Amino acid sequence: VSRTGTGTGTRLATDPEIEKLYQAARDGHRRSLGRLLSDVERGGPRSEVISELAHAEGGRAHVVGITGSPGSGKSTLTGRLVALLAAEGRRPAVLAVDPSSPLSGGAILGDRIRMDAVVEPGSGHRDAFIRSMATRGHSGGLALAVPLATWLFDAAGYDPVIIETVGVGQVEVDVVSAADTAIVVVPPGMGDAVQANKAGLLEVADVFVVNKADRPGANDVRRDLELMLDLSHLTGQDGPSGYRPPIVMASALEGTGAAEVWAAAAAHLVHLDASGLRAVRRRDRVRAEIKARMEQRLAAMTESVLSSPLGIDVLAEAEAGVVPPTRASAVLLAKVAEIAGGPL
Ligand SMILES: Nc1nc2c(ncn2[C@@H]2O[C@H](COP(=O)(O)OP(=O)(O)OP(=O)(O)O)[C@@H](O)[C@H]2O)c(=O)[nH]1
Ligand SMILES: [Mg+2]
Repeated sequence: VSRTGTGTGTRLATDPEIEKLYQAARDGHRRSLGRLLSDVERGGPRSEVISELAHAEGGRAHVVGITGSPGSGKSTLTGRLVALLAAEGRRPAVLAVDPSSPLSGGAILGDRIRMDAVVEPGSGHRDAFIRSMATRGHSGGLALAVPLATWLFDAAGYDPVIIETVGVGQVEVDVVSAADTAIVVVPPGMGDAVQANKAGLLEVADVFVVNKADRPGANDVRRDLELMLDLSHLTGQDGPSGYRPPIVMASALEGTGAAEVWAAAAAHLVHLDASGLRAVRRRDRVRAEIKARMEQRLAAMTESVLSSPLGIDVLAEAEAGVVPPTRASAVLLAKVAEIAGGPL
């Protein structure tokens, strides 16, 4: 029976094997959760079943994005936060998104090593779950896999769900800005605050962390950030809610500042709840996820129509100058619309 009135009431996919894995994951079976996360990473029909299951139960966790330039100390800080949260009896999950750039090919292993250095398996932190996710070259994969993995962690009882991404590229910035709380890590160094500004990270930050405060120049970064925040305040860019992102000094390496970082994130969540903005963030997040899925599907259908017999004929006509590209695309789009309701 449809409860929705929009034709969305019918479940798209079922799979008894995945449902069994899902129940086990909810009961705390880590390997089952790991296998489901692999399905999420791969995408496809199995991930649709997972979406059906996890979406029904998720939506409670505090979703925290951590971003910043490569090597700024995101993973080290995340490891500290996880240790701290687990010691408080919470169940944090971490999704470390590996940028697919060949330059950072070793990042997954590096992340694991750095986080494990502070979160030792079997040392009372069994309730934490750390997972790296590769994007395999297409950024579209990330836009689909990260939201679904977040639902899954959430449904499996993890809270908070922390997503670490290098803040380069629009998709990554989108992923972080879709979180409830976006933490932007800025290390000292020539123009790092300016770099963060250029990448559009300044606007999405709810909490700034000047990490590597043990290094010279940390106070300069702090001052630069304060100045930029003053400026955005003057120009009215800080929004109607009157929230000003705090700047927290930390040395993740030495283990200082992590408690202050988490206190700032928790205070931000209180602000979101009090102002009603948490619901807005959640709505934006769901919208972004649906849009990403629609766009991905449309792009795939466009490719398949272009290489279908009709597509090949229409392309040939356009190439020969018989039909202009405007009309050719209209004809092919009509075909896309025709098959949009059916299987690809
Ligand atoms: N001096 C100092 N070094 C730090 C600090 N935090 C992290 N590092 C070092 O900086 C390097 C990068 O740390 P990561 O935590 O891997 O940084 P990241 O931002 O996760 O790096 P990517 O994921 O590769 O972008 C490592 O050698 C860390 O030991 C800090 O507070 N002070
Ligand atoms: Mg990292």
